[in-house]
Amino acid sequence: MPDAVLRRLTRRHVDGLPVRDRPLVMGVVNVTPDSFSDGGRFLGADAAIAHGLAMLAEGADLLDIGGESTRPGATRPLVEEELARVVPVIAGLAEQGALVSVDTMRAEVAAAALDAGAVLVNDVSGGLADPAILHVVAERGAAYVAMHWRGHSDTMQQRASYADVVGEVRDELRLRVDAALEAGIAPGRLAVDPGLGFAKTADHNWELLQGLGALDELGLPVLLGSSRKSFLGALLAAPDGTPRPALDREDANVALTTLAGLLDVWAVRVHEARASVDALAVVARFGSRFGTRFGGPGSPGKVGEDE
Ligand code: PMM
Repeated sequence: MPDAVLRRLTRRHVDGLPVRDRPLVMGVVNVTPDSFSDGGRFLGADAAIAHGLAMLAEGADLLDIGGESTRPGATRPLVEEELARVVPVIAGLAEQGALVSVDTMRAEVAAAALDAGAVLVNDVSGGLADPAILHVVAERGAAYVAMHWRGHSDTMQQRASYADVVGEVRDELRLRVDAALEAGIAPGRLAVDPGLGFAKTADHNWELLQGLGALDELGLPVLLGSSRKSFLGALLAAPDGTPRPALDREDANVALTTLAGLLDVWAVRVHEARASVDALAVVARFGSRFGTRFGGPGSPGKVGEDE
């Protein structure tokens, strides 16, 4: 295996969030009628809260609540609609002690979510859709994930053109990180995400996974969201070319979670918590022998160091 594939990530913690002997598991709660993977299943606040609590019981570390589908071709909800979807769910989960992230590109939604108890803003646009979001996060001292993004869902697949996808994603993310720092977000509260499936073909996604170590040059923890995405559907297509349906891609995603664990990502964003939590427990136990994983000699980050 070439070195580039084995190159592991080193920055593993986000201040204010838990530190474990394995990457964190972020459970997805989409409160949308149209997400490609689970649209419409958890539209009511009570159902969404129950689903979130079930993922926590399975070992998820935090929950990512989203009210806007980013499926290719999706149209955007009104801001009022997005607020009405996510705020009651965030408030309900935070009240029960859950660590909550909000998946939004809008400053107004981020502010309301933080008011309702969210601790992390997961912005798939990395501050490009609504630059004011960076100031909201900075003022509140919240954590922030900047994902690689090139445009809204209606046009993003037309922007899937790269000469060097790994280098371009890294460099475009660096610009978003600079903007976040300039807005006043503390470096210790930042993470990045290559944005699998966002203005990327299946081949781009695989290249990014194979070259994930290049993101280490940004010096920030990496979040990875591969769960149920169409590149897995294409990989597992039937002999007649029919993609594997979204809900039947979990086993392949757990394999990716395992690889992500070996590469020392900070967190994985998944729709089903238990299998990924279990896979990462295996990775942590396997890695404990070698002493380079979390907490061992030579580890850049020891358990508890940032807390
Ligand atoms: N993918 C989706 C939504 N939000 N956030 C981050 N940080 N990374 C992702 O890869 C990501 C995301 C789309 O998937 P969904 O509609 O199933 O939630």
